[in-house]
Amino acid sequence: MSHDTTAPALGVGMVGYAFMGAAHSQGWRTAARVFDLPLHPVMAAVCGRDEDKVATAARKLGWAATETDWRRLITRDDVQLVDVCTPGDSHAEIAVAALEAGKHVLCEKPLANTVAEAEAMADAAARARERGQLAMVGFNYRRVPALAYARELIARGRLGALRHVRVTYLQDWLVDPEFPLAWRMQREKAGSGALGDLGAHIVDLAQFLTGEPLVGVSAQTETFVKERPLPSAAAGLSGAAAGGGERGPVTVDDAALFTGRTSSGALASFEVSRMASGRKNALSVELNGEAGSLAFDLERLNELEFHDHAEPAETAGFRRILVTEPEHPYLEAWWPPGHGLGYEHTFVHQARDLVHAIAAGAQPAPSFADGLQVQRVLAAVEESAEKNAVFTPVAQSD
Ligand code: SOE
Repeated sequence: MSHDTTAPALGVGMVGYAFMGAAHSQGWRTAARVFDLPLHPVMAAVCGRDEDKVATAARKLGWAATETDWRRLITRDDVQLVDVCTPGDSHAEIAVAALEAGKHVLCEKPLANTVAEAEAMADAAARARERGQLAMVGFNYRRVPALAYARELIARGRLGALRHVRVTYLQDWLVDPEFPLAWRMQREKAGSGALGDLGAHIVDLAQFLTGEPLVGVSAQTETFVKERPLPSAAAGLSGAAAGGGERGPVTVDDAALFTGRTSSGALASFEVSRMASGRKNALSVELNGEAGSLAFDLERLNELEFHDHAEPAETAGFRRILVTEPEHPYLEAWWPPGHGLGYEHTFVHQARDLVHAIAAGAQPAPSFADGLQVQRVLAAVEESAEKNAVFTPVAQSD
């Protein structure tokens, strides 16, 4: 495995160092040790408000320096790329300022908490593009080799005209009603609940895999647990000890269910929940086309199921492709066939792809415009759920 430190440096400055910050750090630390990169990512500085905590994070995650104010981070001369890993309420402010300060930007998903913020970010990215700076959203699941390969098969026409897109993303970390009211359950911090957190991923994936935008959605959302204990300290995904017995309102959805259509007319269905007991990080996708079908399950992420409908009926059926061959996306640089990859590798691939795009001066995908499109779908889902056009089955009277 290569580690070409003679390539020109690309200084990275990251804001936030919790779950996503740790995952992105893994990407920045590893990308140049696995892939031959035209630029060498240097983990210049990490930023967080608490001086001691950010210093501990920097040591643990491998950052050379720390800042406690993101405004200072984005003006550092040794930072050319700002990686935004904060909760959604600060994405727009930091990303736009970083672009205006002349930096490239990687921003965690969902791009923003509102369509208006996402529009401002996409506008700032378009202006920055003219100055040669690039912006990308961190929809990391596009970089699961099996899903990148699925995209290739679909683009090559192996599924033919698409009829169905079926995607679910289920977790269960909110089943316990005593789980504290972390930032992910507060609208002003997170924008929405399972919808923005998990739904953003699967809307992006559906659009990425099919290559088509979603047009028209119809939705229902639910908040099953309306109040939760207030956390005693800022709670991460794993929560923090609740203090004092006080409770506060949950202001986002716990689950969302929606249907839609792709621009070519395929029917699409989506379900997201953080209340699906027993499901930890279960993202599953099935696409059915007139020439074949594909199925994927993130809990078995090295596999892709493929059905070729042209095969004789007596032997046709879903068969498992182990996506670990050097011919598969990203796999040429990793382990021998059969030695699978995991969740963290998607962040390595994300760093790799962004570095290549920056070196080539090419727009990386997904762009802020792609992130905005996802945000518009999420807003349409919320609007549909609010208007609640639900019809009750009525018994016919004799
Ligand atoms: C929490 O639900 C979460 O960490 C998401 O925020 C991530 O985007 C997803 O990859 C895993 O689950």
